[in-house]
Amino acid sequence: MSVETAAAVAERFRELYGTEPEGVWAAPGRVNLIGEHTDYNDGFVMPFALPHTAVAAVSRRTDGVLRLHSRDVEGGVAELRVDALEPESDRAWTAYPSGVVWALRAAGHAVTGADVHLASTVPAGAGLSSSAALEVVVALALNDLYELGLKGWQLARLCQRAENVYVGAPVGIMDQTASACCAAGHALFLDTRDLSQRQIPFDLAAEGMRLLVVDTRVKHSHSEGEYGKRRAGCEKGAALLGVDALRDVAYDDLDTALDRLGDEEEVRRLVRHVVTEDRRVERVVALLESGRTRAIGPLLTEGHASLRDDFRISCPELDLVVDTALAAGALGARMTGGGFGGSAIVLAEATDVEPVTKAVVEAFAAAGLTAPRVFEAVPAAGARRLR
Ligand code: GAF
Repeated sequence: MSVETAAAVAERFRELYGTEPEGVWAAPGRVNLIGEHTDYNDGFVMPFALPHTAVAAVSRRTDGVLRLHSRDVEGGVAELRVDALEPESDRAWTAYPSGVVWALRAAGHAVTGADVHLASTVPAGAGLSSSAALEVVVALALNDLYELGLKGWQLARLCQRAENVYVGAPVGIMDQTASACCAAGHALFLDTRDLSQRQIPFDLAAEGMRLLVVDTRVKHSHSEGEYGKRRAGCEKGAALLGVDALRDVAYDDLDTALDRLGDEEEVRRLVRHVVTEDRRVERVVALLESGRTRAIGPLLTEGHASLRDDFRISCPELDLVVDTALAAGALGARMTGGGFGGSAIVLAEATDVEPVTKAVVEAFAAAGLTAPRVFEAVPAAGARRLR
């Protein structure tokens, strides 16, 4: 996959708008190593940034006009007025960048317009946060140009608000924070309650291992509604247990909490996933920090079983990746992201990458599925200005 160069994006901006952009910025997609569906429960997550980025060339305007163009979507330049942006009025890709402008203005920042050209190498619909990358790159550009002085975590909060309120998707804070705050060579251990963070060195190559991303190329159509249902179920669990969020249920008290939920079978399963998943994140952090990286494999696989059996958001294609990779010798594997399609991650010895990849590709062919896209993921830099 080619990486967009700042020069090419700036050149296209000049062709479209007839002037030099004031700057060019990049924001990455992410994979989540562990900590799935914990972010809207105030829990722990551990994503890292991909080398795939959304790149934006941007200039300010003072006349209230917002012009948006993407290399990756058919159609010309969309022209909007910043004072006429209305939540949930836009169902196209433009909702992500214009939602950011809306969120900045709603928070009292005097953003008076912009010309934007975007180009992204983050695969869309693969569960790798292509939308968060679009949001964060525009937020960072406007933060710099309008000298707003917002920090990465503050931009992430604004982008989440854009997505929750303007786009209308009830997502948590993980993807935007990952794109804004990740660092090359590290995974981001993030407490989603207060956004405190720790960069955990994550250099698999130095230890003879690799992490593969397997994009199943499927996205099941019910995914969006199901996300909201899981979130509502978790909130119901927290209310029944009398806590602010499921993060407040201690792992050691899990059995008691589950007993208290009585015959609320579905809520019990959701609670069990969230509480055990938070625990897995903490265990993965402890293992990485004590140099026992290989030992995280079984925790990744346990996380998948929990998402499949308790949270019920896997699908046959994701299960096929995980089962096939493990049978072919992988150290661990799990779905990553929202679920119902998208991508899985596979941790493997460097020497097993070839047989594992071959096994997965052959299993997809044997099942009559579209060939998956498999690539190695090395933790890359978070959002930044390119020029
Ligand atoms: C999606 C959401 F956008 C995140 O906030 C998170 O909840 C994730 O699914 C599941 O961990 O990527």
